[in-house]
This record gives sequence, structure tokens and C-alpha cells, in this order.
Amino acid sequence: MTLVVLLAAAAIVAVTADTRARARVGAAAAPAKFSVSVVHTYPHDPNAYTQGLIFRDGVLYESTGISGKSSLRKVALETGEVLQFKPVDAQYFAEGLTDWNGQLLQLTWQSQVGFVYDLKTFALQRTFSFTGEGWGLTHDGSRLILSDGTDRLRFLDPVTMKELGAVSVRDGNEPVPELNELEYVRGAVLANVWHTDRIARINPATGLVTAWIDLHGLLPHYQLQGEAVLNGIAYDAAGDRLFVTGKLWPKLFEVRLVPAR
Ligand SMILES: [Ca+2]
Repeated sequence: MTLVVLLAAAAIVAVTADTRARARVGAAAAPAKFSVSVVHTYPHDPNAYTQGLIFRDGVLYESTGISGKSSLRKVALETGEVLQFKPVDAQYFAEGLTDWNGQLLQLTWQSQVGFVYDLKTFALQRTFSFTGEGWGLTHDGSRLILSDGTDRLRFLDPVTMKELGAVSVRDGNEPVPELNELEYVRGAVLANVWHTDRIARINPATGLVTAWIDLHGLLPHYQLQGEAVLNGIAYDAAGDRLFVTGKLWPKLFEVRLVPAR
């Protein structure tokens, strides 16, 4: 009798373990869902058409777009004050921004040209060329990661700008196009999706969306009106702080992810 009970109990444990294993496989395929809570609200230049945003050494660096208005900026987080400003030649529409080895790298939208600046002086050091459109830019410590308005993330050598590979970003089997501003955060790529209030968290090795972050209502009076859409993600690795803003938004937010109910 005791043996029968033990065997039955063992079978139940085995079945439960098998069910859990299957559930884990299923969970890996379905993106997690997060909303956010606002930790701090900061001012942001409502004339800044944000196309690239990073946080380094206590300050924000920002790339703004629109031909004739494009710029590179160093911005104080707490006040939104523009501490340093370099206009981009009027023929260019500036896009994504990242830093690399004491330099700032800035994309242009359709000119297939990028700029390399000295991070401290903003002096233009060189230009580089790339194919296709330039939207978002970040890096993973060894490669640049570029979005171009499609569902692709391309990986580039940060020195030679040679293309090293690419992934198609998918939510399950569905491609996720119009990936915009990017930020590499703890092994994942965060990407704004153009004209939406969602950020995709992407596994750069597979292209799979591992989570959706819903920022709906963060700035209700501006959100999704014209082109004043969510765009701009920066990460303070030392302080583990995540910042988001949008094109022409008067505010920039430090947010914390909260599992969606
Ligand atoms: Ca960014």
C-alpha cells in the first residue's frame, strides 16, 4: 500500500514537473508585459525633436532631427538646460546617437552619412557611410546596433563601420517593423516602435521580443499627436536608472518597470 502511494506521488511530481517545463517553454515565447511607474519627472526642451538619447557621466547627450534644425546636445538631467550645442548642417536630418571610446556617433536619416564627434568638445572628427536609412543607434560594448525603420537590427563594427550581421525582430512569428530609438540595457536592446507608446525589449542574439513595456498615458496631452511621439531611451548603468522622453515632449521621465496586471 505504501509503495502504491509513493509511486502515485512520484507520478504526480513527474507530471507536475513536466507541466512546469512546458509552461517555461511557453513563457519564453510569449513576451512579458510591463507598465512603468514614474520615479522622477524632469524638464525637456519642447523644441527638441528627439532622435537619439544617451546618459553618460551624469549628463544626457541628445541628437535632434528635422533638416535645418538638427543638433547634437549635452543636456543637464535635472534642469533640462542645454549645456553644449552643435548644429548639424542643414542638409542633414539627424537621427540616432551613441557613444564609443570617447566619441559620439550620430546617424542621419536618409543621407547614408554618420558623424563622429569628440565627446568633450563636439569637434567633428570624421564622417562614415552606411547603407539604408539611419534611425536608432546603440552599442553592446563591442558592436554598434542600428535600426533603420524596418524590423531589422544591424550590427556594425564601431571602428570600421563594417556590417557584421543582422537580426529580424519578431514578436513570436510576427515581424516588428519601424524600430526607432534604441538603448542597450543589461544584455537586451530596448527599442521605441515608431508612432506607438510601447517599447520592445529584444534579445539581440535571436531578435525575439522578450517583453513589451507599455508607456501609455505617460504624457497624455502630447502622446500620439502628430509626430510628438515617444522616442528616446537612455540608461544610467551606474545608477540603474532608465530615462524616456519623446519628440517635442516638455518632460523627460525616470521610470521603473512594473509587471503589468
Ligand atoms: Ca538611446
